[in-house]
Amino acid sequence: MNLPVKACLFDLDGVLVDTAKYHFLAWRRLADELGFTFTEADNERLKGVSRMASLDILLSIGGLSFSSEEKDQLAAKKNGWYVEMISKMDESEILPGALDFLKACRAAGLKVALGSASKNSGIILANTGLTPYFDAIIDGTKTQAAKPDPEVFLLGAEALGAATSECVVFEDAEAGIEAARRGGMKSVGIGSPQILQEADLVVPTLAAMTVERLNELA
Ligand code: B16
Ligand code: MG
Repeated sequence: MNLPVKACLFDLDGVLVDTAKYHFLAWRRLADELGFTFTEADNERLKGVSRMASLDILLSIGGLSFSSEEKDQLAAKKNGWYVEMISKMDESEILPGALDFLKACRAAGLKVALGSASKNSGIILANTGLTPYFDAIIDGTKTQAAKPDPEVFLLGAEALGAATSECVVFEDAEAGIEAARRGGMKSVGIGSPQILQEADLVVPTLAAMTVERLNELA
């Protein structure tokens, strides 16, 4: 098949697995300790956002401010709880269609990379059995700038030896779609077309995605 792309770059949380629920439980526990309420609606603001930027948003909701040393301690505390939860994940937590689509991409000879803000992607991919499907893993341990900066995807393209115009990014967050656009890449939004308006194609989950549908990006 002569496809318009040669490489697929996948976001992790919200595309391959739903780790947002664990981030929420850990952030809520921190807010509880600090004495304010943190809701699921508040948690929407943290999706795709880096750990320290998430903490800043959380603290602004609580109307609190701390020194940078204290903030490091708070983020480490939250991460400890989060890691405890994701350490119990298994393959049943892979989102619908994600595994089949990863397999189909590989069978079609497409290169596959991860492009996630998370510094914990290694544990999540290992526990869900997804690690072997990736030719390259770029995550928050390898990047300086957060989405919508395209750095994470540019590093992915480079690791795969693909030109940016040959890459497609799969993302659930607006900032990730914007990062793909700034990086000169095509994008498939996973979620609602109202929210992911800038994506070249939007599907509700990867269960609706096939290698053939990549032709819609031409
Ligand atoms: P960590 P993604 C993002 O993952 C999450 O959506 C976001 O909520 C989280 O704060 C960020 O990773 C950092 O995660 O604390 O594990 O380093 O969507 O970019 O895969
Ligand atoms: Mg995401």
